[in-house]
Amino acid sequence: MLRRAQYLSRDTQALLTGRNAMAQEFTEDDIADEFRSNGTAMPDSHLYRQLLAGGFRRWQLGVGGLVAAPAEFSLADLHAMPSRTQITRHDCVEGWSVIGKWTGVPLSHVLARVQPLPMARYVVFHCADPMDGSDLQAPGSTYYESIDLTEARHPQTILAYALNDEPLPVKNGAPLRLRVERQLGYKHAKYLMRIELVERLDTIRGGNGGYWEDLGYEWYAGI
Ligand SMILES: Nc1nc2c(c(=O)[nH]1)N[C@H]1C(S)=C(S)[C@@H](COP(=O)(O)O)O[C@H]1N2
Ligand SMILES: [Mo]
Repeated sequence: MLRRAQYLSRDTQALLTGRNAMAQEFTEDDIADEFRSNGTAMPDSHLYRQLLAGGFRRWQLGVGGLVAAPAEFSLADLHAMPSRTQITRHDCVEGWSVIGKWTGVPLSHVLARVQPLPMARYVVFHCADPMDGSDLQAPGSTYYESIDLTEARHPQTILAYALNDEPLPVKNGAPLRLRVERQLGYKHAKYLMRIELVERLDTIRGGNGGYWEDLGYEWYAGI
């Protein structure tokens, strides 16, 4: 029983100080004039260009995998859900930072709609932009990322459709991108097309949980 109590306090502490901690939020005065773009600025994809030309009215976010109720969400569906706005600092591993104001749907609300099954442990984000440039990527492979369910349900983890009170620009991931504020820039998947709940990551793509992770970056990119 003592041993159990020990584990309980360790886990409780981790919960209070670590996994639930909030990323710092800033004020309107801190917002940068320009939120620079990094990585893909315009997906090299016929489908994406078509969706963009149609004002993303035909774009839908598919959410499936280990869920009881797979669903598709249009931009209008996402706008109709509860929203969160946060002014945060984006830190890229390349050594630059920029502060921006993001508005979107907390991922927790989307997950509540699709009802993850008990064995689901990770949320995988599939993007529109092909990354054929790297040797490790099969032709047609797109950018992808993943986080665990604790990170996915954190209040600052949102699917953002607006930047600085404007619709998300193409260079920053239109029409929808992930914001996962306690982690580095490469975790913040842009150009979201599909979300998949899985039990393990080693059977997905290169097996390391993300495009950059498959090239050697850390999966947990805590700031
Ligand atoms: N789909 C996709 N998401 C992506 C990237 C990318 O190339 N493609 N680059 C990542 C990196 S390294 C960073 S720093 C941020 C850059 O976001 P920004 O273009 O809004 O600055 O997006 C991340 N998400
Ligand atoms: Mo980055």
